[in-house]
Amino acid sequence: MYLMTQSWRWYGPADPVKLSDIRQAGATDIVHALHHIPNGEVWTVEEIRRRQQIIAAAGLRWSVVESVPVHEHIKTQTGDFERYIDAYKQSIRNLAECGIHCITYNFMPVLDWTRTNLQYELEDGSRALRFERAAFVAFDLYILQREGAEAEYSAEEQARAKARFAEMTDEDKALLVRNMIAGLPGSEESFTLEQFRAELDRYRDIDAEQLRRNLIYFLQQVCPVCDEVGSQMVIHPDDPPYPILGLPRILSTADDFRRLVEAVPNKSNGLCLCTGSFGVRGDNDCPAMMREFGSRVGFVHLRSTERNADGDFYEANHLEGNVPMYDMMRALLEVEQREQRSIPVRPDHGHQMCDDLCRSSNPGYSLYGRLRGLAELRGLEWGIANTLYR
Ligand code: DNO
Repeated sequence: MYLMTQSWRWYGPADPVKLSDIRQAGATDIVHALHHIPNGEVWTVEEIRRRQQIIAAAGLRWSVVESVPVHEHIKTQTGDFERYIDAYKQSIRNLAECGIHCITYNFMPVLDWTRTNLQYELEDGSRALRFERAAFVAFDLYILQREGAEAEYSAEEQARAKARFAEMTDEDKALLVRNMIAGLPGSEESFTLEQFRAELDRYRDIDAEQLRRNLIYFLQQVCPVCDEVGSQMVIHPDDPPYPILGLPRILSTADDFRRLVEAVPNKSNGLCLCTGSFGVRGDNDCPAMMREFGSRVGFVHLRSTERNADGDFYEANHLEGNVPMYDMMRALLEVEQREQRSIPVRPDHGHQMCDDLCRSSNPGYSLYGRLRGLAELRGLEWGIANTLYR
């Protein structure tokens, strides 16, 4: 019987969640990146090994990279992008030499994942990450004051954003700016408002089709290297899964991934199936994607969100919200038995709860919240697996 490889994202020696905590949470594998290496530079074998040893000393194994970041010049095909692609290839080779073969990346312009509120209080007193549409639109229209932004929102959305902005204190506004552009964990980039405007400007002439061409070109360069060394690139979907701030987004639906596979059929062109990101859209069927893309799914993020009609969503408990987690787990188990392999899965994000509320942790990456998530997922898997496959 093939079960998921229980993995956990660790941010490195400065992460308030310790490797010993992770081991006690029951995970066996670590999802990790060399965050101290500037975006675009080669990850050397020496640096990878050094980290690997720290992880191994705690009785864990570093098996998935999340992420080797894709330099903005590669996304826009400007400046030194060919040199950055060469560096990327070298990092893939070096990771493979160290036995690490699963590489997560994303192709979201400028920003990685985006939330407006990192401390949304739930009824039980725990705190969740939230995306509030009115606050987001208020940021775009009244703080960023992006040219032409009005045209992208309905009159009703604009009115709600206006009312929302009017009730914000200066402190609220500063916090919103920080949440939006100062870089959530793992995003590797942070900006001031001025820098951010300049970054957006670089996409002025890049529409979704151009961005898709640039992604295809990138994959055509790196996938042959992956095929040669037995590694896989797994793309993380857009979060949230639609265009924001006038920026194109090209990995928000099953069809987006289908198109990518058609263009770059290499075996190493894979998917990181993040149910929390895809699940924000009602028209994304995550269990169906698991079944359809099974052989290309190299890594899974399990998380749920609860959305409302206004376009807001918050991160729900792992077994609640809009993602059908039971069906998703069944689909995952089915693919694992079909392909006779175990797929690395991590509980993605978690509430700040219990002792998390008394200490600081990276937003979304608390200890108890994720421990609860992993425990629930493990129990769900155990129940289904024993019923269907024993
Ligand atoms: C957020 C994460 C993302 C993800 C990157 C992958 O919690 O899921 O930051 O790591 O988009 O490149």
